[in-house]
Amino acid sequence: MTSPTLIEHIRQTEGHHPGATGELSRILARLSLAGRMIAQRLLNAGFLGEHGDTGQINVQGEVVQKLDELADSIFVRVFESHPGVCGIGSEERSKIHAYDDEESKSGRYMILYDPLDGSGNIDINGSLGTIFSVHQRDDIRGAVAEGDFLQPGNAQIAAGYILYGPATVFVYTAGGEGSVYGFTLDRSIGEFFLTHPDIRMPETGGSYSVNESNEPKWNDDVKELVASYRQGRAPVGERVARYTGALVADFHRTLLKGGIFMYPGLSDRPRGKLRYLYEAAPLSMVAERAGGASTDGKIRTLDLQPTELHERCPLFIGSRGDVEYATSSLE
Ligand code: P6P
Repeated sequence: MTSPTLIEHIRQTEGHHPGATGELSRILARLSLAGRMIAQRLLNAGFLGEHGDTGQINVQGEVVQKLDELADSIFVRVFESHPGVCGIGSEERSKIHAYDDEESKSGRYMILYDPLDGSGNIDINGSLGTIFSVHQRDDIRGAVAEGDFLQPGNAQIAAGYILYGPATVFVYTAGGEGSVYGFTLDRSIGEFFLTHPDIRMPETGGSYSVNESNEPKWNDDVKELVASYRQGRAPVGERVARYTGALVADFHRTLLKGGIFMYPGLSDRPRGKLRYLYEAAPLSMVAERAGGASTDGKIRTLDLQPTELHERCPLFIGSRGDVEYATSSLE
């Protein structure tokens, strides 16, 4: 018997999630549609002249790649006139996007996403990803506002990512009694099939993953922490060094093989580079549901309270033992 498709799986596990109304299932199905559309664009971008940048600088101060913009527009379209979704927040947009059609305006759900994470890897055919976070708002009267999006990660309804590598993989968790589920895209028929029915993060083996060229900008505690990994002194067993420059790829390896991914604060950027609402928080929900952990070096990532849409936070995420060791080294 073939494994269930993503849609079949979502329907089968609907009852496992608190407040499951079927709306979340429809949102997850839409997210997988966006993933398939982005995967297809990535496949053909080289032939269609869609590599390279747009010449624009986004709200993050980063050069916008053509595919960043294309991936973002796919998300906006996929959730247009979707009755349950009142608005979206994107890494590529300075403000939230509130849908103004009658059905959407009273929607309860909000989607936060990084449409194409690691876009520096586009032109070198490296791995890339999309990260998504699903929140609900309590008050559904009137148009959604930015303040509705500023929720701690522990309030997420669902979270996950799509990894565009040799294969396209869709990973999500919806909390409750559910686990972390992984699906692999069969491009020949455009279906995601369940390939990882219950992802658990290993405590042994795996990697430590950090951009060591930032060492001059770390404080002494971070320098010593990373040195303990590099020199095999970390009390967590052997970890090899791996770093792809794409958070989703580095996180997916950590999720499946164990270890730790670190993006510490820097002297010129004390809260680091990664964004809370659509990078750190969703991946931290996945990590914890798989038995792992995540902090900002002091506080559990999911307990952080954001005060702005593009807020950044340091990230130490991975196997529970590694994150506890890292966090205790930094307190
Ligand atoms: P650095 C990609 O730009 C990204 O946001 C993440 O995907 C990745 O983990 C990180 O930045 C890489 O940053 O400073 O190591 O190049």
